[in-house]
Amino acid sequence: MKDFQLYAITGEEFHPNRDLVEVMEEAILGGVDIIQLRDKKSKKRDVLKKARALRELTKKHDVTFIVNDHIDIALAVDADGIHLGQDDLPLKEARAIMGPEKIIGISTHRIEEAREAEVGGADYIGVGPIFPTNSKEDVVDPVTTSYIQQVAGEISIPFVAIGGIKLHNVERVLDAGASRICMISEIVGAEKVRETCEQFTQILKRKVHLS
Ligand code: 3NM
Repeated sequence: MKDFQLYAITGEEFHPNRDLVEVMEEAILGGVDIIQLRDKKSKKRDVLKKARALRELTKKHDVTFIVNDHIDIALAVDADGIHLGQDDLPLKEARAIMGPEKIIGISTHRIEEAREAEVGGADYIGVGPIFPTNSKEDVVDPVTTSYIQQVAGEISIPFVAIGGIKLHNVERVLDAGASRICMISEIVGAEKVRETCEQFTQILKRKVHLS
């Protein structure tokens, strides 16, 4: 997969008066290089509509597009891939449906899950929640930056840190060994989405050197 550093997940509850595509375009203009549509509440038909709109947007800007949970929607709109949690369809079945080319990302909360995802052929893993977050229901306790250190030391596939990451604490995440970061509320809930992303982009440029 095309590498990435600044990953934004949608969260429409954080921008009730602003259009989804408009907010995500601002994020892209600020440096976001991968977007995930995450919508646990809407009817499938409405999720499909949003997926189509974001597919168009991400194509226009040459940004990777991932759909959370809905493999059928990901395939219907020709998204670049899918993101799955530990309780979703297992990786093996997801790969069989998606084929070898599509990206599959897996959320992990402990090293055993990270190992299993790597062995199973995931393209990347989520590592979190690093800090407390209100953006996800049924979230497990924070795994802290020590989980980042563990994954950085042991896992070879790309990993992205997630959960409660803000401008004020992101350096701790990068110092622990993460080179990719993912956010919902700090990005899409920002008053100035583009400027916020530009700040993250600057910090990543200064602190992370991908090989
Ligand atoms: N997944 P925010 S934490 C969607 O740990 C999600 O797997 C997590 O939102 C995980 O940036 C999380 O607003 C919520 O904290 C991230």
